[in-house]
Amino acid sequence: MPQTVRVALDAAGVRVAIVASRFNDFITTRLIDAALAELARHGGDPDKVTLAWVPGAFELPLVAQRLAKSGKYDAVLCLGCVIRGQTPHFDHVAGNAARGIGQVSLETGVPVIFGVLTTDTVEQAIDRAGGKHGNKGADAALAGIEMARLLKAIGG
Ligand code: INI
Repeated sequence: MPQTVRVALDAAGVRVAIVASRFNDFITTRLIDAALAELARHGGDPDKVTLAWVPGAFELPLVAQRLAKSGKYDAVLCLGCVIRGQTPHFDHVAGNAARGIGQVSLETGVPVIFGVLTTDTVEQAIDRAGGKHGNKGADAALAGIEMARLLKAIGG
């Protein structure tokens, strides 16, 4: 039998920062609200969360890096929304966000969670920000809790 490491989704004491983009803030505010509610649902304290706003998804990685490097957080959630229909440079903005967030996580050893919606239409974004396909902000919070707990459990 494998020695399985599986952690409880307990947010109590998990230090969380959120970086959110102002671009498409009618969507990102919904992602933030759901992330905070999910943390609270799992025993976390939303009042202890640091929330930093950036202009757009392109800027998420730099601020996430600063927060992750500070040593003050067990998980950093990056929340944004890039909509292809409105963005001729969609691939650059979305690509930089995804690549940068992944790099920051590996470089700092802190879970930096990709909670960025990349959709073709506004409707698809709404569907994933509390609509019929759930809420990616809540998913990001869960991933952050799990990764923070898992890294603690594995140690090193
Ligand atoms: N930023 C987003 O987060 N979503 C978008 O859909 C978007 N569009 O459409 O362009 C967007 N652009 C801004 C970009 O993220 C940067 O803030 C800007 O280019 C300055 O670096």
